[in-house]
Amino acid sequence: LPLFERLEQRIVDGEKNGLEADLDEAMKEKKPLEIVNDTLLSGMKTVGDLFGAGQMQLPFVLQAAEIMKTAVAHLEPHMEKEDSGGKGRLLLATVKGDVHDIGKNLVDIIVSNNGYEVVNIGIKQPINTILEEAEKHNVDAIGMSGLLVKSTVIMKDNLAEMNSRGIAEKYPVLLGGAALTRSFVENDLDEMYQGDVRYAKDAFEGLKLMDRIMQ
Ligand code: B1M
Repeated sequence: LPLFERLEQRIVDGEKNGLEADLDEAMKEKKPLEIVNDTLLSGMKTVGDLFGAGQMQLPFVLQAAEIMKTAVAHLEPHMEKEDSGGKGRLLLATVKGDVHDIGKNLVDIIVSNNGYEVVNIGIKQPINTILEEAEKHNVDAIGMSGLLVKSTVIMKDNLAEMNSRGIAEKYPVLLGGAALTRSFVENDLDEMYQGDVRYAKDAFEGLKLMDRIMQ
């Protein structure tokens, strides 16, 4: 296969042998972020489609996710960086009950490479921990990620909890993940949350929203 098709196929097949050499080759032609967006994410999409159609078993999905992570880790040091870190501070978490973290970690990379400090507290985080960490690190905004349909319900519960603790005004919230829709966030959640809640379709929109929040 030609280089970029081969790279995409490596994600789908969970094939690590030769991955880094292919990535190095690819970086001679494209920027690291373009490789993530055009090639690697397209491989993950195929994995999701195959899994959804019952044509791929879970252990192979996990393997594909591992290759995706290895690839992103290999590309990350070559990405362009703005090195201030002083534009503001964002807390990032995957919500309670959800282990998906590839998207969240991409948001971390993009936002922290563009002048923000990111406090990434990982997966399956209950609202208590999210709020404790937000307080401890004095963050400017809270970002929650979740890919399961049930995570969208958890996000709504989290916002309700923030309302009831009277801290909604203090924390603008960014939400992202495949199960969310823009209208759910911008209509339903925006209506119930007493602070500012915004939807990010992808990591770049997350960055744009962070810029807007910090203006
Ligand atoms: Co899971 N999984 N999975 N999975 N998995 C999905 C989400 C699913 C849609 C697959 C399918 O059925 N087609 C489905 C959810 C169905 C639903 O809820 N309706 C599903 C399921 C069912 C499950 C399990 C329940 C399977 C099982 O156990 N039977 C289980 C759940 C475990 C749990 O969470 N409790 C499970 C497990 C796993 C693995 C562990 C094997 C693995 C995750 C590994 C990991 O993340 N470390 C995995 C994977 C890899 C997927 C798919 C195939 C790919 C997800 C991914 O990484 N995409 C996924 C299929 C899909 O999404 N269509 C699927 C690439 C990533 C970059 O995209 O995270 O969407 P994404 O992030 C995007 C944007 O959404 C956005 O930016 C990113 C792009 O720039 N974004 C943000 C995300 N978060 C953001 C936050 C922001 C801003 C933007 O600000 C805060």
